Amino acid sequence: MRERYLYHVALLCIQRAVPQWVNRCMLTLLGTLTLGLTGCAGDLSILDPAGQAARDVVLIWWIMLTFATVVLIGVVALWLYTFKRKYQERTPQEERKIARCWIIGGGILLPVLSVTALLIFGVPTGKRMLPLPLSQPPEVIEVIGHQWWWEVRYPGAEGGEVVTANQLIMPAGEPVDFHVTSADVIHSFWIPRLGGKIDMLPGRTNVIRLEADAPGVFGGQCAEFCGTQHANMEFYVEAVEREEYDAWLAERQEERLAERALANDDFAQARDEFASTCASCHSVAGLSASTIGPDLSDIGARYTLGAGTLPMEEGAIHYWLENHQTLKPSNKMPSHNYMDTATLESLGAWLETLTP
Ligand code: HEC
Ligand SMILES: [Cu+2]
Repeated sequence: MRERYLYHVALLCIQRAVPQWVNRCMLTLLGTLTLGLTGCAGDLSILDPAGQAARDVVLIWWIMLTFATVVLIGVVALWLYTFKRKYQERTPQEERKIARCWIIGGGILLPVLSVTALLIFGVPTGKRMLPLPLSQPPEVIEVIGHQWWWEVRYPGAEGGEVVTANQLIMPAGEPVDFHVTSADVIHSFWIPRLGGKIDMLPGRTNVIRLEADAPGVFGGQCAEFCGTQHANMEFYVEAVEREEYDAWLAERQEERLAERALANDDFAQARDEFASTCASCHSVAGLSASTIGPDLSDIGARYTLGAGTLPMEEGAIHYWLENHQTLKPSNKMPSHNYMDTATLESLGAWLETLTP
């Protein structure tokens, strides 16, 4: 309490002592700096690359930032100079000559040179992310954007395709081709620490090649406004060693997951409830097949619910079932609040057991 009081007095003193415009400038500067610095770290930071494609992108970013800063300083210096400059008498011809210099230099030469330089850096960077032929075909992972979640398919898994949602496991230290498309509107697939983004267009498959240097955990985010819950359309990326990747896929073979889903007799009623109420939209291996909503066959092993809306922990699924329209308003799962708490609780408890 007292600290707060002192803090306010101190703030008032500063406000009185310093002219208001200085105060405003300082606050703006501080605010911008803080905002800017928060972008430098974290699992979504392009400034902290974890793969060659992302390193190329960030190099261009630094070059552009430096160049833009130089241009800004130049323009401001010229602008200040116009205040200082003494008035000079000039003939109209001289005036025209100076104007022409500026138009040709600043209006034609500078942009042409800048764009050429950008192309020289940009083309090889873009090329790295193209799916050009390799001596050994790379791993393929399919990602399908939905409002507002991610369907992830591993067509190359030994023993049959593996399907999950909102999380992506990839082998580290080798190129991976992401084949992306959309089930509804345009989304954009982006793992900032691994490289550039790519649009997910309905009816078309785009491919982007990314590689993680080493095992690690990265964030992914939809990068194209796709409706009200666009911001809550995140995914979680984990790069692991090849053997771990293969083991992860093997664990998710359909028969294995189905066995797990049907095993526990305590949840027979929850399973029936699921079959009649949820199966029209959700797949659970051995029970149902639908891609209207995320595949729930390994939901117990996810890190988040609702594409990053809620951290996964004990009781989280039940919490989601009761509150998802408040947590992620107007998401495409209808409210099931007409069902009684006990039923939703047992559905949540059963889904939590669905781990490989
Ligand atoms: C009309 C289709 C539909 C029905 C019916 C439906 N859901 Fe969903 N469900 C969805 C969609 C779409 C999402 C994705 C929402 C989002 O994140 O934007 C979702 C998300 C979920 C999630 C979070 C999944 C994840 O990966 O984060 C769970 C858990 C879930 N639903 C369980 C259920 C249960 C249990 C039922 C039955 C009581 C049910 N759903 C009924 C469409 C449906
Ligand atoms: Cu989006």
